[in-house]
Parts: sequence; structure tokens; C-alpha cells
Amino acid sequence: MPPMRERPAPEVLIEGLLRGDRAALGRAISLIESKLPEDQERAQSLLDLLPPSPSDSVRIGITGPPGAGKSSFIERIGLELCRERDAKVAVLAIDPSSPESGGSLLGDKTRMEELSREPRAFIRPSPSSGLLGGVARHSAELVRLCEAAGYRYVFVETVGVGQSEYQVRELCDMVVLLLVTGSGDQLQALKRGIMETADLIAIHKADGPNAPKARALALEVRQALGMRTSGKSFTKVLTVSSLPDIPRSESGMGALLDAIDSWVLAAKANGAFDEKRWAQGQRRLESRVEEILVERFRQWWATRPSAEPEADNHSEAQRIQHWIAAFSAWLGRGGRS
Ligand SMILES: Nc1nc2c(ncn2[C@@H]2O[C@H](COP(=O)(O)OP(=O)(O)OP(=O)(O)O)[C@@H](O)[C@H]2O)c(=O)[nH]1
Ligand SMILES: [Mg+2]
Repeated sequence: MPPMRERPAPEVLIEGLLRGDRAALGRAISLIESKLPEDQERAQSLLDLLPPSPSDSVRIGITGPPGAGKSSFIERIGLELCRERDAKVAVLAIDPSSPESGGSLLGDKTRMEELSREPRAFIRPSPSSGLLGGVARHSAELVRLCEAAGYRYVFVETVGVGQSEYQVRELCDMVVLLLVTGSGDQLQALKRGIMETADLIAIHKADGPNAPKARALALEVRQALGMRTSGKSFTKVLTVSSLPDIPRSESGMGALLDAIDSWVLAAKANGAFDEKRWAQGQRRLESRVEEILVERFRQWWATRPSAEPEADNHSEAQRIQHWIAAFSAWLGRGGRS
């Protein structure tokens, strides 16, 4: 017989969470991600009990082509934050793709081995396969849970390209783009307008024989950005290495952290930081309302009172108009026939 699943009350979970208890955080995340109908109410109560998001947290999205070293970079910068700055660091991953790609998250967990042993770090445990679809859907809630548990730096790694890049921007305060030399990816990124949406660009793996090439690429990217923005690009382009055996003074990690700090300070000073969070929240609200409305529409449609308008003398556009009017009227009556 499988072991009985423990079901701590939301109040108990919150209490542990606010104390910074990692086990409570892990359980809270599982509850939010749960698809079991009997968990939905507790999940909602848990969210209702959460304090407002702290204003001194920073949500940093890490994007870049596959193999650019995103996980290794998060491990290095995470360790730096934990050890040198005594900060608490949480790491989440966004994977909007199907459950089949579950391996990538598992891989990340092992690649961030050192960070996962760090008491001030929390790496979201890999969900069991089949649950991955929930990662992107609940990621905003997961960020809130991490922040409530005292994590002031929340890193979000994109897994896969395309859709996840959009999602990470909607979730994070700033986006750091990692590029590497010799892959041609930087040209691709430029074409697709990805560089312009990054708040900071790091030319990664700038170590050993690759260091001069990385510096050359940084120069190229700066020029390309300058041309795009008629010389007014404020996006910093730095070179950095995440190899553990590169001395800290040569890795560029310190300068990169300073660049993140000054970006945050500037965004807070001119109001852009709060504005972005507000706008992101507004868009989440709208998409939630959309979901609710579509759900209501489908319920109404299944039991709609009147028959189709006569097919012959109604075009498709008229038919749609007809049903929109009928549905709106029904909504206007407070959902009564
Ligand atoms: N030389 C060098 N190699 C690195 C550096 N960072 C990562 N690597 C190597 O690059 C490879 C990919 O690293 P990951 O951190 O897994 O890259 P990723 O972008 O997370 O990969 P996916 O999540 O699979 O897209 C590994 O073999 C790393 O050892 C670095 O700073 N310098
Ligand atoms: Mg990775």
C-alpha cells in the first residue's frame, strides 16, 4: 500500500514557510502544483494567506541557447550570493514543453550540485513526470512562495526556446541573456529581437583560450546593439565564466553581480521596477479572467436556451454576432436565463 499522503493545513504550511523552513516550502509548492481536486481549496487558502510580495526581492530570468551554460551560471552566481553576500537564493525552471522533456530539469538539478547543498539555497525539486505542464502555469505562485520563505533572489532558468522566453519575461524583473562564441546564436538572437529585450547580456564561457574570443564578441554585440538603438543602448554587455576553478577575480562574476545591482537600483529609482511588476500582475489577472469567461461560456453553450439562427440567411459572422449578443445578455442578467 502506498504511504498515506500527509495533508498539513494551509495555516501550518504558511507558518513553516514564513520561518524559512525548506521542507514547508517544498510541500507548499507540491500543493500549488497538485492537480487533485481535493487539493484545490487548500491551495487557494494557502495563496490567500501569503503576505504581499516583498519589494526587496529580485526575480532574474536566465535565457540563452541550449548549452550556453545557464544552469552552471546560476550555480556560480547563486553560490556567490549565498557565500559572499549571505543572501538566500531560489532557483526555478520554466519548461512550457510537454512532459517528455522531463529529463532537462532532472539534469539541471544534478548540475547545480554544489548549490543544492548550500543551506541558503533552494532549488525546486524536479517534479515527477507528467506534472511539468503545471510548472509554467503556476510559476508566478511559486515565486511568491519562495519570496515568502525569505528568498530574496529568485532565478528562473528557461528550458527550451520560444514560448519560455516570453514566459520568463512576464515573470521576472530582469532578464539576463547568455551568449557563447562561435555558435552563430548571437546573430539569431539579434534577428529575432531577443537582444533588445534582455536587460543584461553576458558573453559566457569567457575562460582559457576562449577568453579573447569572448571579449571580441562582447565588442561586436555592443556595436550591434548600438546600431539598433542609434547609439543609445543602455544594455550592459559583460564577459563571464562559471568554471569553478577560475579565480573569482578573473571570472567576471563580481562585475556581473554589480551590474545586476545597479540595474535594479536604477529601475527602482525611475519607477520602472514597480511599474513592470504591476503590469505583469495586470496581464496575469486578465488572462485569468479570460479563462474564467471561456469556462462560463462553455457551460452556457452546453445549455444555451435558443436554437441556432436560421442557417440559410446568416453568414458565419452574423452567427458569431448572434451568440455573442446572447451570451453577453445572459452575463448581463447575472448568469440567469
Ligand atoms: N568553458 C566553460 N564551460 C562551461 C561554462 N559554463 C558551463 N560550461 C559547460 O557548458 C555545458 C553546458 O552547461 P549547462 O550549464 O548545462 O548549460 P545550459 O544552458 O543550462 O544547458 P541546457 O539547460 O541543457 O540548455 C556543460 O558541459 C558545462 O560544463 C563556462 O563558464 N566555461
Ligand atoms: Mg540547464
